[in-house]
Amino acid sequence: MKILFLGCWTVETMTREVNFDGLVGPSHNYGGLSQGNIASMSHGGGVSNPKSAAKQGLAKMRRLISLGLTQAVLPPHERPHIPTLHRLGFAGSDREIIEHAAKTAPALLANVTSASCMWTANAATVSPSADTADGRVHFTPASLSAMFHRSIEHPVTGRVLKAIFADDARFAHHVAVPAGGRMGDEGAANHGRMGAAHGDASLELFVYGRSAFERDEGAKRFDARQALECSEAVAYQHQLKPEQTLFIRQAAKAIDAGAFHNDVVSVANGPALMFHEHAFEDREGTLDAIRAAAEPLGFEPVFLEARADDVSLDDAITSYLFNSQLVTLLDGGMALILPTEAEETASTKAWVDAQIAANGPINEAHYLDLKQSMSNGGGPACLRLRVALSDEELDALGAAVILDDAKISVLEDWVERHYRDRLEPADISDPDLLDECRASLDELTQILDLGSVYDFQL
Ligand code: SUG
Repeated sequence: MKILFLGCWTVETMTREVNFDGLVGPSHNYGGLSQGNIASMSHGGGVSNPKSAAKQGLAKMRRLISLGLTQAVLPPHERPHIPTLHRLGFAGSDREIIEHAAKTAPALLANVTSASCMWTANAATVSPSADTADGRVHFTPASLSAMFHRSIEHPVTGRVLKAIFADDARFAHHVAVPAGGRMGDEGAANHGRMGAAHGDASLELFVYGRSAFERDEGAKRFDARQALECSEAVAYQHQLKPEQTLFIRQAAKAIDAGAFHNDVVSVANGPALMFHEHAFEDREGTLDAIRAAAEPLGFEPVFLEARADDVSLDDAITSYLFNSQLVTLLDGGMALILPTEAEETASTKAWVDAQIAANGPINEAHYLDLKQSMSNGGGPACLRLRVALSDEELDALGAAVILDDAKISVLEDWVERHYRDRLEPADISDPDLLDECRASLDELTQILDLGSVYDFQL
């Protein structure tokens, strides 16, 4: 809470964390597209349920609202993405292009049909105004260049963010960091923030897998997706203070075990950092650096660590314990929003129970069914982009994306009318899917008052 003195008026302003969840798109399917993401690799070729996937996501948003949190939504993208197929040489009507791609390049078609933009923790990196030199909220869409199906997201993501955060005086937008080779940026999934309160100047943690240019390979089984140089570029263009910025190397061991993003093995909120013993390459050095950087910012870090003896790396990765949302409630306590897989895994359930019994910062745990997204490697934290906003910044949003119960009901009805119950792998060759997707998005842009953001609308 901040007190502003304006003439004879005293105004109390508050900064809160707003979760922008990705709405699951109508083409949600299991393409087996993500090397290093064990859930995606093992569910490839399965039957998906787009309608229940979208409803599971909306139920999560409803639950967060019921906890008193401010909840917003980001829309899905147009899929299959015809502009990408054009750039790859396909020509003709949209239907002809899909039929042709299905026959001659089925793998490409699968890539341009993925609904992967639902995982908005990868949409962008966001630095709140309390941390930036010009006092604006800064956004850099993630290049996501490690996976082809995700590398086509950032132009539309950038457009959507500009439509929502439209006030140039308060919001600064950058284009994705140049990509190529190993210069990959995966956005907020490899970024966290620690501080006394959301509105206070905080420590920004950038967790990278490797340098884009070093010879040392680090992880052996799977490629690391996030390059140090990309993290540095984002911090630089967001005008962060060097003393409030830490670059931390992700453990190669964690990447090789399937932690393709750091948010699979750690999550930060306020002064708390919840992490697995094997999350960071240099555990002691990381904790010391956080302690040292926190001191001048006036907060004491609270480390909530799961030791490998209590929770194995494999259990952490299959249950997605650390891909929970750690949120601050209105009474100042914290809640964990976890997938039901973390309740069904004995070691992770016991660890969460112990945290609550210890009377530490975590007071409650909520387990939610997100199986449709989880089967592609996306847990509760993957599905949301956190943006800390002051009251004035919240009032300045340029679209109707903040949700309440009534608006969630509108979106549930929209899903009910537009989405299929099931998608088999062969269904992505059906040109009707594109028409269904476009019709649904056209209506959605009106519900959310977004204007024209999709290629087919421009
Ligand atoms: O990038 N899965 C996503 C999951 C992203 C999870 N996000 C965070 N950890 N923040 C990915 O690997 C699978 C798509 C498929 O196989 O159909 C996929 O893209």
